Amino acid sequence: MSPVSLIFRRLIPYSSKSYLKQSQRSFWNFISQGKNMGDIKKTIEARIAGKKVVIISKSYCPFCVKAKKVFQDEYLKPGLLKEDEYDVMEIDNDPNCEEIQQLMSQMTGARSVPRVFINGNCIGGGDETVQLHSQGKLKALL
Ligand SMILES: N[C@@H](CCC(=O)N[C@@H](CS)C(=O)NCC(=O)O)C(=O)O
Repeated sequence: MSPVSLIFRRLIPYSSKSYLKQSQRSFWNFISQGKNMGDIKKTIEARIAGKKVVIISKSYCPFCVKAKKVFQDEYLKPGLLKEDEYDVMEIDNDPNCEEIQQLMSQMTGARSVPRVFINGNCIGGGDETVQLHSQGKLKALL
């Protein structure tokens, strides 16, 4: 066998689809440290489905602060939204923070925080929350 065909024979397994799939999987496992994305997804989806308003937030994020302020001042305080209908998930210290943000990217098209959900639908982030409220369109979504 010629040296050139020997080199090609050696390379074939590495270019096969299954090899690529396997390396993608190990890369993903490496990135997610073997975490089960399916379980994380189920938990987050259940949490989003469980309350009228759910905010995926980071405690230090100014956009999260302004989104939470809208709900606190304009809906919770005047009683337009009940405390038990409102859920804020502060993910900055969550061990699954990165996975949750990846999930948000898949589910909503953006991985940034906040991600604000009303009745299971993402209305956007902090800017959109403020805008919808100032346009008088947020109340109708609740
Ligand atoms: N326009 C967005 C901006 C949100 C944003 O930039 N959030 C930052 C945190 S303050 C973020 O999530 N950055 C990306 C990241 O942390 O992965 C909004 O109003 O929600």
